[in-house]
Amino acid sequence: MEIGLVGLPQVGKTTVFNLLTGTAVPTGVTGDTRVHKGTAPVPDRRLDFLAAVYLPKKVTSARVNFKDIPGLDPRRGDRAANVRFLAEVRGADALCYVVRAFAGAETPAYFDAVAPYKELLEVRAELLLADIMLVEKRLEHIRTGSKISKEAGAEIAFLKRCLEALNEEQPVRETAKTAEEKSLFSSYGFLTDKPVVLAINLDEQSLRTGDYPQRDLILNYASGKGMPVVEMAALIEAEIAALPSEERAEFLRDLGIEEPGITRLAAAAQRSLGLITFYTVVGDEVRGWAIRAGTNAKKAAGKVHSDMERGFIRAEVFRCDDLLRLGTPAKVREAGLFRLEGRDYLVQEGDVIQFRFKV
Ligand SMILES: Nc1nc2c(ncn2[C@@H]2O[C@H](COP(=O)(O)OP(=O)(O)O)[C@@H](O)[C@H]2O)c(=O)[nH]1
Ligand SMILES: [Mg+2]
Repeated sequence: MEIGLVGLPQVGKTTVFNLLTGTAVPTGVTGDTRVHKGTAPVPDRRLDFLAAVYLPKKVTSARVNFKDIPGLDPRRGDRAANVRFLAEVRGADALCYVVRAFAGAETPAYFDAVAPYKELLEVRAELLLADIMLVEKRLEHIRTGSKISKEAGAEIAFLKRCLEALNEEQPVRETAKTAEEKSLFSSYGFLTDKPVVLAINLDEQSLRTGDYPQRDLILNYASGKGMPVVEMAALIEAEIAALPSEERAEFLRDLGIEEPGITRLAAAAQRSLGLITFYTVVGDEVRGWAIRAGTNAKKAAGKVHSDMERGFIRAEVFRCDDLLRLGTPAKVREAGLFRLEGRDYLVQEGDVIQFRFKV
């Protein structure tokens, strides 16, 4: 499961990527057309709390995979590069659109002025166009095929409906009604159908005032589409992250940042992938694990160790939030909130699990 950072060139994608993954890929105009991959810890209050209760030697966060895709540039002459970057977008399970709301003449804006809403529409248009071309190619492929079967007729009709939805910017997923259509639909891999988180990259001033050009336009658009929004100041957060840890809190406080944008972004990204976190306390390690919502206990055990899945006997489960409420594991047990669950139990967000298994 992977989330792709997508946006126009020079909007701060790589800056965000470095912050998330703790890497140092060069930023600015580098001419680098590689895709960079990395993982980010999912910051997590429950994990901090478990660490405070169990005092383990080691605390390990769940992690989310990210990739930094070079900027989509509709003005670029090099179509092949754009096609390659779009293929990377297609390979991602969810997208994080990054748009620029920071001023600064040292980095010329894509449009002449700072225009995050216009940028967002430009990126969407690029992805829509790619989806429309995908449908047209598929139609062409069927039409020029040697024989037209009955199924092909049904697919043509369905593709035409997809095309209509795309042209009207309607949610294309909703055109798939029957089981056959749904299965066709998922095989197409539409770019505009992926879950999206919107990161708006601010400068220090807009961070302080909470205002920036096109703010209402972009926030209204995002809320209309159900897109979670994270406003953050990537460069400032990167500068703060480079400071000695004692000084960080003070700088964040001074800027009025309660929770760093990067923390909110990692959490929103994890949700957009449909992932949840459960925890294990084993030996001297407390650890968070990201799994798909709807995963059963046996499969979840396999995430920790393949032996645990193979030799799965049962899961001993309690909710971290019950521990939070009651204070100690003994009290959770007294309250009858320790449960024994079988292999088919669907693991819930915030479960603390001990797997019993036999090898
Ligand atoms: N002033 C300011 N500059 C930024 C911010 N984020 C990124 N930049 C700068 O903008 C340039 C492009 O950033 P980069 O992360 O490489 O953008 P990308 O092309 O989208 O990957 C670099 O010079 C960054 O230092 C920000 O929040 N404020
Ligand atoms: Mg970059």
